[in-house]
Amino acid sequence: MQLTGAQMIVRALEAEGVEHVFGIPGGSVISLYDALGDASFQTILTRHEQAAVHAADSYARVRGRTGVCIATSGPGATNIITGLANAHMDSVPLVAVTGQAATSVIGTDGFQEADIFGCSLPLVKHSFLVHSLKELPRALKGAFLIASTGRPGPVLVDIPSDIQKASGEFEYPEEIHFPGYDPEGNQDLSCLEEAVKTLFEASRPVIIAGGGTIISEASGELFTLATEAQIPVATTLMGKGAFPEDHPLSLGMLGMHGTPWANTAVSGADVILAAGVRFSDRSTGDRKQFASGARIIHADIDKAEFGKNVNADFPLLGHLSRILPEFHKRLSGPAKHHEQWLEEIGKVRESYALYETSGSGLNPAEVIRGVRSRVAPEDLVTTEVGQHQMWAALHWKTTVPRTFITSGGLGTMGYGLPAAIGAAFARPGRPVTCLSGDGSFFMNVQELETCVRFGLPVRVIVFNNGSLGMVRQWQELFWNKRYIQTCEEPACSISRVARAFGLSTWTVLDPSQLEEALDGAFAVEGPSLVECPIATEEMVYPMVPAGGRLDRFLHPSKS
Ligand SMILES: Cc1ncc(C[n+]2csc(CCOP(=O)(O)OP(=O)(O)O)c2C)c(N)n1
Repeated sequence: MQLTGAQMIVRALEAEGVEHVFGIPGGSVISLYDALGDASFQTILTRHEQAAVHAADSYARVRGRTGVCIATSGPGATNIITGLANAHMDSVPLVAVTGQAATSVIGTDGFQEADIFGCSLPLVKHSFLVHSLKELPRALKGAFLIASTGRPGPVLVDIPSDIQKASGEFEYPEEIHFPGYDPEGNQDLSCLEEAVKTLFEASRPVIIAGGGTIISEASGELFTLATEAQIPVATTLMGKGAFPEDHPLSLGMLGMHGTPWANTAVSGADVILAAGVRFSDRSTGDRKQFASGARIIHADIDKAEFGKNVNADFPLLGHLSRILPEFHKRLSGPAKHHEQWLEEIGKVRESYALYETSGSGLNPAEVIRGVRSRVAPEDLVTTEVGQHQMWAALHWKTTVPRTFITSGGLGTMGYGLPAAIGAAFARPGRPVTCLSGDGSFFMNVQELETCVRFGLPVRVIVFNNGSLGMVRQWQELFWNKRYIQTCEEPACSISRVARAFGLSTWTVLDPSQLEEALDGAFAVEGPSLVECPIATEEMVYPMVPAGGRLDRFLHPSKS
């Protein structure tokens, strides 16, 4: 069948079962956009390419399948770089299709020519620059394969405009192999028996569940193992939702802003089963002192993670959905109950009331609980980055995997609103909450227009503390209270800006108005915004100073 390159791209996306793509057209993808006019899937115009890539990323996290975005060459392509890095850090399957200057122009500093292939290389799982029409189907098939298998990640396919216009015979490969890429054969369980014995003989075991548990769809297996073997579970930020946070065995999040009981338990454990975690500095604090008394069983799909940050005594390579049942299967007879250990952790819980507020004005934790009570457990929440993100991590009880969507590794302000758009397309008809700060709000504010244009039920809750709060917090604690460039109140009203875009808005002038405002915002069909003034001085606690020991956290009510 004779097709143009542009038509081939559309056919390939259809063959991959794509239902939504996010992007912005331009000169070097104009033929692709022409072909998209006849596609069986929906193309969503965002107002900035960064939003397109974040929306596709969030869509992928929610749906558990590859998200797709499109950008034109030059500035369109460079605008997606942050999104590629964001998806890479959080292992999100994503295919980014970019237009490129025509092959005859490449290397001449042609109009809108930028070497996105070169720029992207350190920030993606893989990149293709398509040199000929013949290579195109294979590159696209390869992109979807590489993005979604093994440890998922973003793949860029850069396609010169003349290749999109050229015609040729189209045959989409059923299968594709790349020498040296064998994600399914990527398994080594040679330490399994020893690891199982070590875990089940432990007196003070802890499971740390990371994002890999969710990606591997292993939350059910994790639940069975933890509950039957009575092992408490801490999660990383990316692991939120891997284990229900309302379960008595849940310790919540560990790390820099982890709960006192998660950090104390991990620090005092004798055995840790780390499932799909990469031991980021935000989770471990001082790596040398991290869980120094524990032997570590590290289960992961990526062998590069073993020993990268924390020594793995028992590395288990493979899909967690296959590894975790191997533990559970070997739990013969009644589990060793860890009453004493659980009691010890329980005492830590009792001795701390999780810090919420300084008491001046609206309590951020209360705002979060107010929103939480208005949505179902399986409804989606996205966050921006800053104090409000950590308040959400601590106080938004997550019980269902793939519902807490946040920028973990890169910490990208401007992620949350586009992510809410991606989430709304991933789950049509369901409300999506976007928890934002006043600083982050302005990073991709133009996407309020996208929300309005599509009538998306996105509820933006802005924690307006008139500051870049998280940076201000560091300045308060570690930089002698020199608040340089962090306490610049927005010069315009956030609610009025949102109203100008067409959102229904509420401003909570007094804590007593919170409930009414949330009721109103959740009752409207399209997008809405609630502006919640928060005292600039509010802090996020607990806090382990960067590089500190996990069990040495700052917490005002420490007894
Ligand atoms: C794109 C980007 N730029 C800068 C930062 C550094 N940074 C981290 S948190 C933060 C402040 C966030 O302010 P806001 O959105 O108001 O949230 P708050 O901390 O006040 O809750 C900044 C500037 C970042 N994470 N991302």
